[in-house]
Amino acid sequence: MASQTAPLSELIGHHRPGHALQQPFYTSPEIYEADLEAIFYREWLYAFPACLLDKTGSYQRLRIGAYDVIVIRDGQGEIRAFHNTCRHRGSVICSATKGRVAKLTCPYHQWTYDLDGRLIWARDMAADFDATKHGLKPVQCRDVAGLVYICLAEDAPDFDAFAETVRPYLGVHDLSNAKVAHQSTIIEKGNWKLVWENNRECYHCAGNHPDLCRTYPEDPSITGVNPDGTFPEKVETHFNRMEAAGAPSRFRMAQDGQYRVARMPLLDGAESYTINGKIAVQKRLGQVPTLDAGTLLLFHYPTTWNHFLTDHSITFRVTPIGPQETEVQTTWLVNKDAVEGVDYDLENLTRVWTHTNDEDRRVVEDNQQGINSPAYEPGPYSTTHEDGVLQFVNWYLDRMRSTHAPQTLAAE
Ligand code: 3BY
Ligand code: FES
Ligand code: FE
Repeated sequence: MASQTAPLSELIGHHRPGHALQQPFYTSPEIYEADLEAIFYREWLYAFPACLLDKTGSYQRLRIGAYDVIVIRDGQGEIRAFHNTCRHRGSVICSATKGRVAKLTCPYHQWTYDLDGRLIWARDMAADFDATKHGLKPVQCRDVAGLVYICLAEDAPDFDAFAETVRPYLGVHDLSNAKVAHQSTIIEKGNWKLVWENNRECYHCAGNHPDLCRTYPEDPSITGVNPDGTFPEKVETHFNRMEAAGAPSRFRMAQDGQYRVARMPLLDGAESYTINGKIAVQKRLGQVPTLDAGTLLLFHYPTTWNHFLTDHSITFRVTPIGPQETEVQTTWLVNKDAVEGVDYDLENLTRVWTHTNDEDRRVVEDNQQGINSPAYEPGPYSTTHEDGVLQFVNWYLDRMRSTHAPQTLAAE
């Protein structure tokens, strides 16, 4: 197929180390498709907190590129995922984005599936019709300490190393006893990689995030990935103090750079992301030993970054919608017994990240618009503040290289 952009392998070959990506990586429909194929259709993807499916038959629908997926809690309490396409003539089964059902009934001819995906009813089919061969197609699905991930690939990459690494860190946050206090879904008119690049640095924080900067440190060792493996004494002291108190905290990163976890201090002993720095929820979620434990930071490319705090937790999900459009869904989790208006004020709980998300949306959209100019030329990353961005871009390029070696593109 003729392509308006240079072949991906060529563009990767011309990437200038330490610099932003060339324009087509942020604009080209072909590279957007290649990103979906090489990354989103292959990797484990964060879906949402397991507590969102609080009852048997509760489901959420997810759309990732061309795929449409139902994630549902079955009769045994397990979370399962299925492709949202009927085994009769292919209609979607769930047309709503979320809901609760006793069975999965297709709206077209009412073929009916049990919550485990088995076809249990299909009217007037031939005598030799085999219902057991027409169950819903499963999607791989895992729950790690209350966070649901799915993988669209039949041959999914290993998930265990990630699960085993992060489970101890998440334990003290007790997400199995959480409920959703608030969820926001925004669309950012920017390529998904710009959303990530922006997230992976705090070089932009002082100039854009007045509320967040009351509690979140600009210090690059907090947001970044510390390529030399060292941390300022203050951060080391924090790790030691928190680990001694029973909260796993030390920085750990996957060998291939796909995920990182670390419990980082907030500014001047701040407790949570509020305007006055005090906890937002009196009935706390989890058993974090002290109020100044900071934030447990977790990212997992390509879909999620998270802040697990001493009183509540916030998860973020990144979903590409188009070459220049990305959905960011934010979920605020609190103790399931916390009562709004008694234990927390919703505006106080959500203000800082509602503002921060909107500020990030604006900088991502401005970034995209500037990149769209023919005059755009990739500039150098700050070696002090943008090692996290560099790390993300290198992870991305490695993934694309592994699926777009020059010989596989020769026929295009
Ligand atoms: O959400 C985050 O983890 C990053 C850190 C700095 C910028 N952004 C707030
Ligand atoms: Fe689903 Fe016919 S397409 S029952
Ligand atoms: Fe930001």
